[in-house]
Amino acid sequence: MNKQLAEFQEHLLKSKKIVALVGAGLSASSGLPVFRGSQGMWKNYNSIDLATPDAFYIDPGLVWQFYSWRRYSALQAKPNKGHEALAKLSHIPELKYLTISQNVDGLLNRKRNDELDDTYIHDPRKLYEIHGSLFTLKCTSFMCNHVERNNFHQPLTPVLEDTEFEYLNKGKKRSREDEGSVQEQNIDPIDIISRQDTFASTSSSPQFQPVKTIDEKNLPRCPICEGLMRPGVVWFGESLPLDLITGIDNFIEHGEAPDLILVIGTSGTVYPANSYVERVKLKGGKVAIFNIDIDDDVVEGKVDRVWGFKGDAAELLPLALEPLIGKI
Ligand code: BV8
Ligand code: ZN
Repeated sequence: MNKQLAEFQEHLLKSKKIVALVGAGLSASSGLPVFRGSQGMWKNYNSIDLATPDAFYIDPGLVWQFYSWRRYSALQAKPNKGHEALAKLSHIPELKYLTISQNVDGLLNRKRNDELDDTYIHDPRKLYEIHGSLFTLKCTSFMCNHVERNNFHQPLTPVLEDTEFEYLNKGKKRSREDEGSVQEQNIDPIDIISRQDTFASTSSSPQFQPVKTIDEKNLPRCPICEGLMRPGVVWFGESLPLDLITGIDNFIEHGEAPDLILVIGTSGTVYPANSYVERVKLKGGKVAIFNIDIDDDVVEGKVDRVWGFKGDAAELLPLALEPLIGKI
């Protein structure tokens, strides 16, 4: 076992209070694209540009098509062993624990399959989804504060039908020439989303499903006041839910200081989520980074009180946490 892992696991077993900061990389191996880098695109749009109030104000139909695709993708995706490792951590009775998730995909709130026991779903009291959820809808009317949680209807309205696929042919793609014959292969859209495949030739390169022009009246409407509903996520330029921010502040600042923060699959580019790592360090806590992209000096153990585990969080997290959560 490498020295870093041994040191980390020794500290893990002595820790009384642990916090995790989770980003899109935790869901990457469940087939959901991350926000930045090559996968941060949806059709010809940069995800970050669509996750803003202005984008919604200018073209709610475009933004709803983006979120309809994200909702569908997240519903098709399954939690991976990284999600399950955090769920297990959340059920350890004597451990003070909190997961701060930047993700809106809901993968920490459900089981991979029904045979698994409930320790495979995260304790909801210890999961703060600080950027909201794809499955929450909010009314935009000033006078109305109707909110729908756990709305898994898909598509949400008839006009959003078949906007779930980024590419034409509803997730069908022409497979590579195979024994001289090309069969239509009905594949799971996730395969396209994760873009693991390279297409045989440009002639078979996927065409984006054209973005529809949608009349606002056909978008999700509020059952109370008939106002336009919006995705219940926190967009750039919007404040985070105050109760969650306060809860995190209390967890980090009050009582004993956190011994450890797990920084999982996040580029650390978004504020205020990215500020929690430094705050735990300032309180004397140690940092363990799980990412496919980590600075060499961290991986080589040259940065004080910071461990780096380079690779897929879905694989590394269950291994690193095994002494505490057991084998999953
Ligand atoms: C706020 C919900 C107060 C929507 C998201 C200028 C003007 C205005 C604001 C700002 C400004 N400058 C800074 C700000 C503040 C702004 C901000 O931080 N902007 C950034 C772009 C600089 N923040 C805000 O606006 C926040 N609100 O501050 O309120 C305020 C109010 C007004 C004005 C100022 C301040 C609200 C931020 C919330 C935005 N909403 N999501 C949606 O999802 O559609 S954030 C979005 O980015 C996602 O939630 C995502 O999770 C999140 C963070 O990104 P990451 O999770 O880190 O994902 P990313 O793709 O970046 O990285 C993936 C990582 O995984 C990589 O490191 C990769 O190497 C790794 N990885 C990949 N595969 C794997 C892996 N790791 C392990 N295993 C693998 N297999
Ligand atoms: Zn309303």
